[in-house]
Amino acid sequence: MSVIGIDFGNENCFIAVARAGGIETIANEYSQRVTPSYVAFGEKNRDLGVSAKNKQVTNLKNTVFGFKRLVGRKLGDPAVQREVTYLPYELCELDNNNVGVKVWYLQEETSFSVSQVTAMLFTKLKEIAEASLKIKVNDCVIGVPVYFTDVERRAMLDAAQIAGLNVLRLMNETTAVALNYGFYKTDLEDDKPKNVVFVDVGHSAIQVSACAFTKGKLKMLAATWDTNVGGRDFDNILVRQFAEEFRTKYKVNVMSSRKAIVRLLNESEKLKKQMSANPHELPLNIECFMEDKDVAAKMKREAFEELAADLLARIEATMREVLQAAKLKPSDLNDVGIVGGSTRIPAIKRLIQKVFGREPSTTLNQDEAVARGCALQCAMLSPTFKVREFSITDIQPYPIKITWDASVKEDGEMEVFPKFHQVPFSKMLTFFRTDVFTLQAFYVDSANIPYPDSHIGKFTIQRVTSSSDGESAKIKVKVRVNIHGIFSVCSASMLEKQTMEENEQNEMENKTQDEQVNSPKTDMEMDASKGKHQPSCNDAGKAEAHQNCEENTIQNSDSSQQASETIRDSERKEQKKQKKIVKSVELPIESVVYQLPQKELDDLIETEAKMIQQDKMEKEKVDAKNGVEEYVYEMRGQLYEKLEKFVSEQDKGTITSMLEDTENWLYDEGEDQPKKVYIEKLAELKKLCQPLVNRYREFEERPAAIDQFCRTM
Ligand code: ATP
Ligand code: K
Ligand code: MG
Repeated sequence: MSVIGIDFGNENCFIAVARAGGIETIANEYSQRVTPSYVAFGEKNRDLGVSAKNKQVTNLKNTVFGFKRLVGRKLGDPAVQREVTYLPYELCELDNNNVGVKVWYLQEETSFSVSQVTAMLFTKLKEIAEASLKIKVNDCVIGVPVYFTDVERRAMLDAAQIAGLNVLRLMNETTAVALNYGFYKTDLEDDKPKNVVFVDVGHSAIQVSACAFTKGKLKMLAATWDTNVGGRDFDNILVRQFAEEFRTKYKVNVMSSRKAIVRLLNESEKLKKQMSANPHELPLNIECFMEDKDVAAKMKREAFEELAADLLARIEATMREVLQAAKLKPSDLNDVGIVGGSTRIPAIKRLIQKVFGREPSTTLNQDEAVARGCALQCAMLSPTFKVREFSITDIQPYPIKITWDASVKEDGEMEVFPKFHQVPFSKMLTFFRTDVFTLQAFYVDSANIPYPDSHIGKFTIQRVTSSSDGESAKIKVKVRVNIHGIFSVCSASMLEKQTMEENEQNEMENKTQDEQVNSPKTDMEMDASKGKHQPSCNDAGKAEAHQNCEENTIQNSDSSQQASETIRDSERKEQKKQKKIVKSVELPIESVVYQLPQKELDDLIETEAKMIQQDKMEKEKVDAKNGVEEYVYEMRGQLYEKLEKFVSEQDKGTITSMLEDTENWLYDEGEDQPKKVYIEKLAELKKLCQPLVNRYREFEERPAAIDQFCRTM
């Protein structure tokens, strides 16, 4: 069983694996550690990763990229509408109003959900890992931006499931980086925390986080982000500048052609990277750009920084915010780590120095840190690995509230998880109800959510009944942000007072002891996230706190619990025959959340499996066809070289014309045939040529054979 960590970037993916010797990153079939987040559709198959990106310019409308920003979202979402300007492929609206992509695939117009497209990329990453490790891969930890909301996280789990991946944790990228940083530190102390800020500027967003490290522990303090500043925005500044220049200089309208934009974007990105290393004026040249014109321009780092002043200001603001949010001064910091391709931009490094008062350290591998942290976490969570204890305390990015209906007196709401509350975490709430009731969960401040709908889910607590004396029943509801950072109302129980005969009662008590919720608990318990994750409310890393909410007032939980304990104790002592005990009954919860039902997921799993099969068949067919072609070339070459002495003129003629016929056939009728046909063709050729090859081989081996024969005499 092997465990992997996946960094799914908006542009670049990395995969890391935990091995006995430590964490390693895995290279793909092109021997590159980076796999572009590109999925392309063709007439006969899909291209995933490197090949999809390589062919983008020739398959513009069917090459899907930049979809990390679309995960879980609706087409009408302003954030999605903003993306449209970047994307040369077509977006569409699916039945559930979610955004999908519309492409030409297997000679049909087809639409796919973003979860499906993400799953296709995951399929590729899984295959890369399996090819490299030569073992099946299922368990993984996948990085997600800390600012991902519930819908986005749930969509990621859907995508992983479609691709056959078992996600032990969706891990905040910020936290993965911190783990990868802190786990290997040998100078951490028990009581004196080391404060470190991490800055990750990637392709489309910036995330900044502050973390406190003590011996064997990390505690995320705060995170800030700007989802609209990343490497691609720097590229776009160059595109706009050059497009304007070309308009006057060459009279071409770049913005009128998607293809021209993509080509200019690619060249601009290259230039941007060169400018990071070189402060002098650098050229940009594109041959045959538009209307057969070659275009050229120049740019210097200094001028680029001026053009990017607004972006840099936003980056500076996001970095300053983290100090405020974590209540740290620059002098409190022990280090600043940098991650993400765009932190190579010298101006960003200067800003880090300016804001945090120190040079960024070079401890981290800035491209691989997220994947490595995820792989490390995966090993920690997997029962098959033994990893040194390291406790991780993460944070909740947005405050969450629940609201409830007017079944008792009035509507109410309550903030259950404030911003930066530690996660994973559970809280117990107490309600008094006579009937079924519904809780709704929302992000509190919808303005700070990067998409408009702040709804998380609707949870109906069922089978609530009033107690025998007609009073409200006491309902305990557990709300939780789990290890993936996903909110749920994960369990509910009704406390029933029951009257029964003494002997019955003894039995009963033994049975229900474990289930009883009202065993007194201390305020909070926290244990390190350890052990295999189960996607329920009982998962690892649980932390409990008790908070009562009773007719909109929050009461101290301890008093009410002690009260019920006391009742039980006194009853036990006083009553001989008839006893009242408190029994806890689990209540079913109907959850309406933004995740696909299993039935639909099963269909999508099947669809993905068919596409994988289709790709596999297509690949085998192409390989078989190439086999025929290669054999033709090989034989033709040898026929006039080393094999010449071993063939009669007549056979030579036959073979030559057979080879020529086959070659012509390959370009004509044999262009696209089932794999079987190529295999038969190759066998036919071999039958004709093999006697000749054998004669040659015999001759070649004869001297050695004779030699050997003589020696054994
Ligand atoms: P995200 O984190 O936003 O989801 P990602 O993880 O895919 O995206 P990275 O791989 O961290 O992004 O970074 C990619 C970005 O880094 C690209 O925009 C790329 O142009 C930029 N980049 C890479 N090298 C350099 C460099 N030398 N100078 C400037 N920018 C660079
Ligand atoms: K990445
Ligand atoms: Mg990234």
